[in-house]
Amino acid sequence: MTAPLATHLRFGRILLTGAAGNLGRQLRPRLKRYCDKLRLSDRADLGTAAPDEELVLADLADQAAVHQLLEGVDVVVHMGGISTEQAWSAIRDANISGMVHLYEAARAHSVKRIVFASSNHVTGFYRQDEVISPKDPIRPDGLYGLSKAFGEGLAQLYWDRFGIETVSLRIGSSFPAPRDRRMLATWLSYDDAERLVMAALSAPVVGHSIVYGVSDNPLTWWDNTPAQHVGFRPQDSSEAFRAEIEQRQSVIDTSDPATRYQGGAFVRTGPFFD
Ligand code: NAI
Ligand code: 15L
Repeated sequence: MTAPLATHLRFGRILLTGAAGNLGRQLRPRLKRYCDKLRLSDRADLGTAAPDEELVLADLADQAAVHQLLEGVDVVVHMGGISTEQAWSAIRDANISGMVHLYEAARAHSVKRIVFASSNHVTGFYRQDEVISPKDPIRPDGLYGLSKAFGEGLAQLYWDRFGIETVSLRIGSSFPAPRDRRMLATWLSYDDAERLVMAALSAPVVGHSIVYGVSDNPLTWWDNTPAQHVGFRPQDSSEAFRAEIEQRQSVIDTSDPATRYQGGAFVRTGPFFD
């Protein structure tokens, strides 16, 4: 990562939530190249502010804190929240109440666009022999996936009622490299994650659009044709990792639901009611 991947783009103040997380830490230096001020927020430690960075510790469950967080913000990249199948109370606080707080604050402060980190687990109960698009009905594979579906629904409501645009990114598996056979299909490289976020921030008209966040992998379950107007062009591929992964995972247990469904192990994790 050196030069910006989309050199023509410039924003005033971008808010990045979840900035202490896996993707947040990747996006922090990258988004900085596209804006005058980068406001970074999380409930976890954010380290020290670099020039033109603003650090705000805030829990998404805290309505007043989130209201304050959005003051003076032009666009939001919302990565914050519970990112795996966990206790319902944690999912509810961050991904349900937190989303409502974020969108209400965006409305109060006239924020025009939000890029929302949704998840492939909104449709995790489609089989691995099906190719689906953002137009297909949701099939969440757990409370986590369902909470992301709520987020997408909320984004649609705030577009229809209040004209706040959102691109919901159904991110596959964004890590340094694919870890297993499933991720040969779901992997999103960090450079492609940057391309995806910048396309979502800058596409001229999006309303509420949904796009799968996935690299240009030869094996794919997701057809992004209905989201072509977002202009996301992935440039990386899981192919370079295939031989090593197939050698390591030479036996496939097709009786395991994790190998039959797109959501992988999420389809047999939880739900955890507390
Ligand atoms: P992560 O778990 O590493 O980061 C999430 C961040 O949100 C953490 O720093 C955490 O402290 C913060 N957070 C959680 N609850 C909070 C609360 N109540 N208030 C304030 N902050 C809170 O997840 P990662 O991998 O960085 O993912 C970022 C986003 O993208 C998440 O929303 C996740 O659901 C979504 N996503 C990520 C995928 C991936 O492959 N990395 C795949 C699909 C979706
Ligand atoms: C997700 O939604 C999670 O946030 C991430 O940690 C991965 O597990 C990813 O999905 C995946 O499906 O691989």
